Amino acid sequence: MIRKFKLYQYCIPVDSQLILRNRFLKQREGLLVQVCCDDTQGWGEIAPLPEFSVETLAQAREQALAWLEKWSASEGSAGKLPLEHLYPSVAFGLSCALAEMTGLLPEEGNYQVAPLCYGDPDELYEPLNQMPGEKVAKIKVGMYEANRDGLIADMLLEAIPDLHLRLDANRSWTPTKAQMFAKYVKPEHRSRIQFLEEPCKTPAESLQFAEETGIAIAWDETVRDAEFQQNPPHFFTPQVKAIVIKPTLVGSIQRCVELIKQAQQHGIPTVISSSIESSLGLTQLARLAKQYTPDMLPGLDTLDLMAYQVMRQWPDSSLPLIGLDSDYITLIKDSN
Ligand code: OSB
Ligand code: MG
Repeated sequence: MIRKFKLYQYCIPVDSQLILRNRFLKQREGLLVQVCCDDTQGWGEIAPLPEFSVETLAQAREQALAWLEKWSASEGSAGKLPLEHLYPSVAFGLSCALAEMTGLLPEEGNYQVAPLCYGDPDELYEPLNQMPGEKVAKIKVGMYEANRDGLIADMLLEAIPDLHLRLDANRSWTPTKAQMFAKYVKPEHRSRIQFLEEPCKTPAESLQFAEETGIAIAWDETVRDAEFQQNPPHFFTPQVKAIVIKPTLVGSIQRCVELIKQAQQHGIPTVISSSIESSLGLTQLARLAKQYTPDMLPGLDTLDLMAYQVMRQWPDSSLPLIGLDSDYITLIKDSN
């Protein structure tokens, strides 16, 4: 058995309005890895997200290279090198490449998305009107005034009677601000908020907000907290309608599946979500969503933030597609 790999780095321009925790992201950088075993091969993407990942791209690259060197030098059952001790982005990208190579990542994906709105809610009308089946949109809240967020959510729910909303506050509100938001959402509209991700600075405050307002919540940041990992059942209460998993921030496919199953045992569905990967990583997330969370619309509407698609085409996207010969992609290591 002959094991080989190639590691590339990409750097692609990003829509200038993308703000990540008070920082503008002007370009998205990441690694593309190909693993080969005799005549089978698979690809994965390793792309730590600035402001969110614990690891930097340089750390991820060094760790990925070391793992790949060791993997390609080993044989037989010794070739089953563990991924669990690696940085989340490295574990995720390598696990995707290995899963593709071994046929464990089926082709079919869930490419339906909940249109994501960062700013002007008027931009939502057209995509929503074109949406077949259930209308679901996602709005980032917590960046401006809480009353304004509440007004916008209420207005959309009023204007589109079959709309369900996902909202994401990224832990930005104090309990008082969260209440100001809720005050503007009419009680009869609240049940069409599918969930509000992380309204408050702490999970305890978010839970209390949900109890007081009847607005369902979902965990995103909390899933990656040590407290959650120590005592998951404590966080699976009736107000919690979903957990959000961003595999690039969580780890290997296997680790993600463990979390999905754990939540499922408490009757809570998982939303597979993007960490702003390129189309290579995003299409793999859509395939994971199809395989492991078939009844839940994933949160993958981030492709259009980027100027190009990388290697794999997202269905129906009109963004130009670049390949390995592009100036935006550099070969770092070829094990041959
Ligand atoms: O706040 O959930 C977030 C993407 C990158 C970093 C953080 C977040 C996101 C998303 C992805 O919102 C889209 C989604 O989850 O629907
Ligand atoms: Mg979120």
